[in-house]
Amino acid sequence: MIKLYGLKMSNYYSLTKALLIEKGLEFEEVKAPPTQKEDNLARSPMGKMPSIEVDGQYMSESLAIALYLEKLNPENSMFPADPFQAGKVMELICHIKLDTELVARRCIAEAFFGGKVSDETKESTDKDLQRGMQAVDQLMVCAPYAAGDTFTLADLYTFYSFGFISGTAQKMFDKDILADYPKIQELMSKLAERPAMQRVAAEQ
Ligand SMILES: N[C@@H](CCC(=O)N[C@@H](CS)C(=O)NCC(=O)O)C(=O)O
Repeated sequence: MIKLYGLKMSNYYSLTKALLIEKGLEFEEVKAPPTQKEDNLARSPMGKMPSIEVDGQYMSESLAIALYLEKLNPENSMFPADPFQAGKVMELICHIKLDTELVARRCIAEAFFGGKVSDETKESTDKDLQRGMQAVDQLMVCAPYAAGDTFTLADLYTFYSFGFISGTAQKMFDKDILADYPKIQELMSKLAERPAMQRVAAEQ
């Protein structure tokens, strides 16, 4: 059985758990904080969460894990059959991850862990996040799902990234970042109703 390592507070852990549920795969959750200890580094070379264990082998990075799960169980596919549309799903995921989630993450210490970030970091985060939001909004189809008419992996990245991003923007900049992006906001409400997301939230 697949073992899922990490903590339930992590958006990437939650995303991977929701994906396992969406795909109907059995898994066991193992509580493992993100540390630089040897056992954790063996599972995840940067010491981050989540990671998985399959037959004594480890894998980190949510996107790599998603590819593995897709190949393992092509049922309930997280990608459209059309090759170009499948690439568009991945394009949207890349922009969500790199240009919005990772940007907001620069302020995570102050937003959620009582730390402090410099004024320069705050300024660059605010500016870069606005640019990233425009890029993501440009690619978001939202008809009705993130990348088109079927639920895909891009919906999972949308849901678990924008929960974190909007929380960060609220705390750091006193901004409702999704207010200017009603189609993303509407999609977030729709995704929150899915049984997988409901289960992840209930078990958090
Ligand atoms: N690119 C990684 C990101 C994972 C990530 O950033 N995990 C966070 C928790 S949400 C973490 O482990 N942070 C602790 C650290 O950076 O040391 C993925 O997609 O899995």
